[in-house]
Amino acid sequence: MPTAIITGITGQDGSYLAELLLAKGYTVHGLIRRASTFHTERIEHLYQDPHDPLARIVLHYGDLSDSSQLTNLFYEVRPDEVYHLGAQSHVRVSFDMPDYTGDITGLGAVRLLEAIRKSGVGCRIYQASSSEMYGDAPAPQNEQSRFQPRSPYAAAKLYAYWMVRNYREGYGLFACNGIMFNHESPRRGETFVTRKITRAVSAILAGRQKTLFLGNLEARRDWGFAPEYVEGMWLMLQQEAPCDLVFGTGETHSVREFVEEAFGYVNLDWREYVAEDPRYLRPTEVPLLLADPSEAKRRLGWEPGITFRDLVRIMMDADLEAAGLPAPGEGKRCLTDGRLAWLRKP
Ligand code: NAP
Ligand code: F7E
Repeated sequence: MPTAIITGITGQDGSYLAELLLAKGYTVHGLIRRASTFHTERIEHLYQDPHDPLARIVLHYGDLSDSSQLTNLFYEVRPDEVYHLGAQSHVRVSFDMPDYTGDITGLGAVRLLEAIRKSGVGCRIYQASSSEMYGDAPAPQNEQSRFQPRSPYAAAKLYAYWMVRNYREGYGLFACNGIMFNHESPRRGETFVTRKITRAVSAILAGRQKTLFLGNLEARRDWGFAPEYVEGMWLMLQQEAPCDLVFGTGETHSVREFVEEAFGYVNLDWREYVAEDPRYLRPTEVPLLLADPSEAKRRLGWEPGITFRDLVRIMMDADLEAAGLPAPGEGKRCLTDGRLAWLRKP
């Protein structure tokens, strides 16, 4: 059965992809960073005792800043496929840490490409490229759209994107860019806007938070459901020839609409709880992302099924449960200020 390496296995996408590959019979090797505390929560349910000779998930310490370890990993594992998902992936943070973001998100990909080339392992590689690379290019964005990056994160991803193409053309590597638009889930990092909102609504209902501070409510994103996107990553590496493809839903919604849908789900008026805070604004914003994913559908048969409304509800249900609250329809909650928030069935 095939062997895969996943960088970023502890992240949202890495955890779903590991599940998918294990279910397909792969042996999965994940790169994890050393930390002083455990941070493998998203893959805990997949853990297998390394003493078990039949274990099909193996974790290796390493870092995208450390080329020698990456090269050793390729010599040791000799994978069939590599999914490069590791990155400093937060756009707002990239303005505070442009140098670090360039190193890990940009050069990290090059270190990996070089490790593949130097080790002589004939594997296929998927690069997690991003819709952020389009910046303020006119919507809808597809494989032909111009890249106009508007953050250090986007510029670093664009560098990695071109290096993937360069290694494909120069060295004949089976290297693909999946240009993915935003995809979310209950495992989304807590500081990305969708998860920040669904956690806050649950915390407000539980009486642990009063106000949700947000930045730009008018920005529009094409939000999909992460487990469907990792399927697209796998499909890309099963093609006959490598290429670059756009993945998204073809629908766009504003942050304000996400807020309305999440608060509305538990029958709260968001205007009473949301306040704007300039600290969450970005020096340069990406105002509108909207995918044209028709090429991925044509080439791979890939098509997302979860709608915007479903996505908000999946995330809300998970965060309500995590906060120890009933799902809508199961009862009503009393807010700490004495008012009742009626929870209703979807
Ligand atoms: P995520 O949850 O932030 O996960 C990022 C992963 O990268 C984590 O496992 C993290 O490890 C790891 N990482 C960070 N710095 C590292 C370093 N120096 N060395 C090794 N590993 C490092 O991101 P995600 O949402 O799953 O996204 C996966 C990839 O797709 C990222 O490259 C992201 O930029 C890209 N992308 C995401 C989206 C989206 O909407 N989710 C859309 C387009 C592209 P720790 O757990 O140790 O922090
Ligand atoms: O912001 C606005 C913010 O941080 C979405 C990453 O996975 O997707 C992600 O990047 C929008 C932006 O995601 C807050 O200004 C308002 O317009 O959830 P986000 P992102 O920047 O789109 C792309 C495709 C990636 O590749 C990235 O890795 O929401 N916004 N108020 C806010 N955003 C945050 N984080 N926090 C706020 O309070």
